[in-house]
Amino acid sequence: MSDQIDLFADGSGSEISLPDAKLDFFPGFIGTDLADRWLTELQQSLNWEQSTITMYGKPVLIPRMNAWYGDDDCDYRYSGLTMTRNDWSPLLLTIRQLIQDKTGYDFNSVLANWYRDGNDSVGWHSDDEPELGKNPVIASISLGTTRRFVMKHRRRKDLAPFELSLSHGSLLVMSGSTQHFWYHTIPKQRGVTDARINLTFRQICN
Ligand SMILES: O=C(O)CCC(=O)C(=O)O
Ligand SMILES: [Mn+2]
Repeated sequence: MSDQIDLFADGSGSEISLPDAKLDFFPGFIGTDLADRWLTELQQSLNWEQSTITMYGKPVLIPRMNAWYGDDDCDYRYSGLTMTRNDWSPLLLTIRQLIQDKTGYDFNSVLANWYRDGNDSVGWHSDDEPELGKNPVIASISLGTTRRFVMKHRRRKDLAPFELSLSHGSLLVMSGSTQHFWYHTIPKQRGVTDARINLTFRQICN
């Protein structure tokens, strides 16, 4: 099939220069046709849930759908949520292999986020849970509508926020000290009516 042909529509990437961070961005990691198919299949097949967090003593639904897949040797807490682990699906294993081949890193879990439209979001946070270890590598693939990804330095107020457009089929790899020094967010975006799925591959509990 055409998978082999359009897999790396444009395999080129670039390192983004940002103080105290290491970011590598591959805008055309996979071609549009394959990205379209993965978006549909993941929407239909993942075991989506809408987790709740406790705010001021009350349960509140997070503003997106999510699902966690991974090896079965540890639990994962994410921003105060203990997520239900699912066993890898064949498609997620295929995507993981591609990302491992591209980055040279191994990943034993993936957190999937489904932003149904511009009202869905993820607030400011760093991926710095203890089970991710020091200097975690987070490989993040985007499918669907383009959303703004904004980063701000935790301490240096002299640095302006940094912003990237995460487009259909792109791959962003955050590594080095990024999570220690920077927060990131997908803000709500008025006017966005289409969906986006993001998969963030992680290596936890080593
Ligand atoms: O959707 C994204 O690109 C980011 C998601 C994210 O930051 C996370 O799941 O930790
Ligand atoms: Mn994150």
